[in-house]
Amino acid sequence: MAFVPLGAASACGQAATVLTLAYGDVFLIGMVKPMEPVASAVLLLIFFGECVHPVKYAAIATIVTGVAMCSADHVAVRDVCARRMSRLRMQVGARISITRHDMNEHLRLQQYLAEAFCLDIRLRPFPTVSNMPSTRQRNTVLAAAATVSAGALTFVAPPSTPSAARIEPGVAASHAANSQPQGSFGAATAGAAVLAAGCAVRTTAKGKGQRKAVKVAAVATDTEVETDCINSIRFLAVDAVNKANSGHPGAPMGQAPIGYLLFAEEMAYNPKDSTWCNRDRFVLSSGHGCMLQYSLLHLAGYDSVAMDDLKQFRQWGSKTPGHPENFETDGIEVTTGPLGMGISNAVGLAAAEAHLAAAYNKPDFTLIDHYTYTIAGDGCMQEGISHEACAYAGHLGLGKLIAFYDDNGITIDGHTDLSFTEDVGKRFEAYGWQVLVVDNGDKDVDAIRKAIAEAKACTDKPTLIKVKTTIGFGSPNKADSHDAHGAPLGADEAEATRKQLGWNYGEFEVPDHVYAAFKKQADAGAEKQAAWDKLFAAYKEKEPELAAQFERAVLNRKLPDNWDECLPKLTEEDKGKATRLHSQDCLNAIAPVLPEFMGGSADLAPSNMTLMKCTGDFLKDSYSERNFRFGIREFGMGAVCNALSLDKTGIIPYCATFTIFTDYMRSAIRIAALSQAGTIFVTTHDSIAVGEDGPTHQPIETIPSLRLIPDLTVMRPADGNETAGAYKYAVERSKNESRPTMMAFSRQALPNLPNSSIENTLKGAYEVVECADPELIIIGTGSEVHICIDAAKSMDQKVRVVSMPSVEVFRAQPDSYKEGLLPKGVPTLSVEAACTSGWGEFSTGQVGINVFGASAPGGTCLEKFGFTAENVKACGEKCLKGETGVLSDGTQGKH
Ligand SMILES: Cc1ncc(C[n+]2csc(CCOP(=O)(O)OP(=O)(O)O)c2C)c(N)n1
Ligand SMILES: [Mg+2]
Repeated sequence: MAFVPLGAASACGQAATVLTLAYGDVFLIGMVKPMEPVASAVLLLIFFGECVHPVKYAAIATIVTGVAMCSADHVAVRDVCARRMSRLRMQVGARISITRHDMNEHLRLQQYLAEAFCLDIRLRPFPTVSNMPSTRQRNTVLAAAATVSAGALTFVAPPSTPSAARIEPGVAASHAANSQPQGSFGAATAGAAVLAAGCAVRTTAKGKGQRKAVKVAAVATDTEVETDCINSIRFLAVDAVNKANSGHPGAPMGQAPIGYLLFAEEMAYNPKDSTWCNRDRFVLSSGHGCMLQYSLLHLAGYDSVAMDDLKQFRQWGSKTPGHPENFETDGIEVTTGPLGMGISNAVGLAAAEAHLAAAYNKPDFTLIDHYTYTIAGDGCMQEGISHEACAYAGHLGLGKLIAFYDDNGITIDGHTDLSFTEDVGKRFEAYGWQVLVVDNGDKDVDAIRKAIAEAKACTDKPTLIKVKTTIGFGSPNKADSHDAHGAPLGADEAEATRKQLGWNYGEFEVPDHVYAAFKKQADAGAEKQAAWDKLFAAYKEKEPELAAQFERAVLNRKLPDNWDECLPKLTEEDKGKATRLHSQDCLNAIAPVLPEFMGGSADLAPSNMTLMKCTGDFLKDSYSERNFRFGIREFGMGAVCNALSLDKTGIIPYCATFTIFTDYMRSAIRIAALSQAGTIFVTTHDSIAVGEDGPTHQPIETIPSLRLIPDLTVMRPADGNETAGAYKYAVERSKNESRPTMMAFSRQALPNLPNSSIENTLKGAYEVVECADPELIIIGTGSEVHICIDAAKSMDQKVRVVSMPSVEVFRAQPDSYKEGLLPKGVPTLSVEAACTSGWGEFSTGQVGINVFGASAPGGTCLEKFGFTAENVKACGEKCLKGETGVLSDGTQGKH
């Protein structure tokens, strides 16, 4: 160990001591005497850089940034520093731990530093890595560096043992926060901005993909306006949550710089037309922090969020509900709140962009070319759905997807150390993403700006920008703690936060220049849309056919006239087959007619029969194709498909799996219904007739439980015509109403029924065996209808057999029709190879299965559990005798 702080007094010495105690064998620094804060920053940042060996550049760059940042507020000091540095020729001999030995890099860095700050820094690389500090240690040092570089001379005294020598990042960060008003780190000087842009973003070598020239958005706003914009966002969140006495202020306070950059500098959007097809998309995946989004929409000029709406946050009937709802608030793309769902939706939005661009763009006519941005927090990163969807996005190489990870280290329970210590960056690198790191997302706006430019420059990979932020940034007593997560700051703390951030405006007060800054961007968006309109007019001339298709499918979101004529129609004489095969016929009939029809299966295409033969696979190099290969990622698949619909570009998405595994994507199905996404959920193997795979694969409660979801239509067709009817219903409901349909198809062959038709299917239930004055009615669904017909035939009484492919559709029929089909007072037996729950609405007696199935051939399972004409007949006779309730529940099959 060699530690010689030459001439450095207070801060430098303290900082070096901390490092020495924390890590033992540190390094030798030769340091000039004056300017302790600057020196300390340099010293600490060198160490930080040393720890993060793959990013040597960034380390040195950070030094420069550190100096620049320290100097920014103190012009006089900076000048003195510069003069003295140039005179004294600071000598720094740092032990750089690197694995890859590249002297050229070092020489370049030396030169860079020498030129930038008149420094002469000699870096002597050592070939071995020893005692590489852990991530936590590095974070600690980084936080300490932030503290010192912010000029906070009060250093937390470290304990004397290395293991305990931990400065809570939050403590250090809040020192940093306390010590300096927001803004001092911004684009204070052109030099600092350039340096920060060039340096404060760290990219890992592996994350580099195909690149185009990096352009940093022009720094049009001056630092004060920028700071005021960011603080406006923060305080609108603070004030709205305080007023509602409910909500989540912490996330918006930390994410405000990201939000500002997106809505005031980066995104193309038009508040007057939120459905413009080439708008940039934004998804707040950490939906609990929705005051960020509402503040941004308000500042950007969306009529949907006036100041009064912000004051009505979370109140009955307001446009600012507790989590973002696309169907409630214009400008919100997708509904978020269930963590991990939003970032997965963002993958779907980016996939939609990739497809439409590939399908419609022509040389000189770039109709579709936009980015999808999302902000996701620790919770989103932990949820399994984000793993599924983000792995898929990496596989697809969706280069226009830019995700910010709000890395604040806090969730509801407390610090993420409690449960979440994986390296998220490495995870995303492994997925095939570019990963960038912004070390100080609270203040270093330029670094975020630069990261966005880097993200855009990488065209063949999605980018994750891991932004270290402080939850509740600016709050003296709640920042960096779970206290800021989900409770109002309260009046006193809001006041204290105002003081700390130097915010002299009152509650819900936004200075005019802030509105002006956002308006500039919104106006630019409107101009872009106007330019787009002109482009499309020219495109119509040049590409009339494609333009007509684009106009119909994408802009007007209308189905072609008589599109449904493509659907197959069958007679009773046609050979029966499994409804999953009829489904395949329908899909392949629709696919050539509707270019907006796209989707796929979670690795069950050969079982679900969901491949479209007229198109290829939607893959990295073939975005114009339409067969999605989702992999075994049901939940991610559901969220991606919901977003394909919510993109509002007319796409009709479908996704497929076994009926039983809808459980894995249930939350996506529910959100489809809630958020009005027109996803078509195709499922096959819909009952115990699955057979040999056994009870793990045999849905029992699945279909009845999906019927409980409001606004979801469940269809269980019984034959070819009913399958075609189900598709007609599902496609029209998706395209015209943007609502979801779930379909359940059989694995086993079924006969075509008398009287089945598309028209009858669209009534939800109809007489499949007619009977004018029935003594008994038997209702069947799907694969059980033909069993009911056989049972009825074997009975002496007058029996009407009703096929009910959709409970929901039948419920929506006029009362006269419903009463005519199922007259009150007539004994009615329902038969479905599923739980009997719910059937009391339509039947007096029920045949079903309220136990788990069994591993055996499908026919055997049906027979043992009571789905035979004989058992149905026997139960019908009980019904006729006045017996009610569950007459056959499958227990007879249990051995
Ligand atoms: C799927 C899901 N599970 C649980 C929750 C409840 N919840 C809301 S916010 C939150 C913690 C989120 O932590 P983070 O994303 O880090 O947000 P921050 O605390 O940083 O604001 C939890 C568990 C949820 N909204 N969604
Ligand atoms: Mg968090």
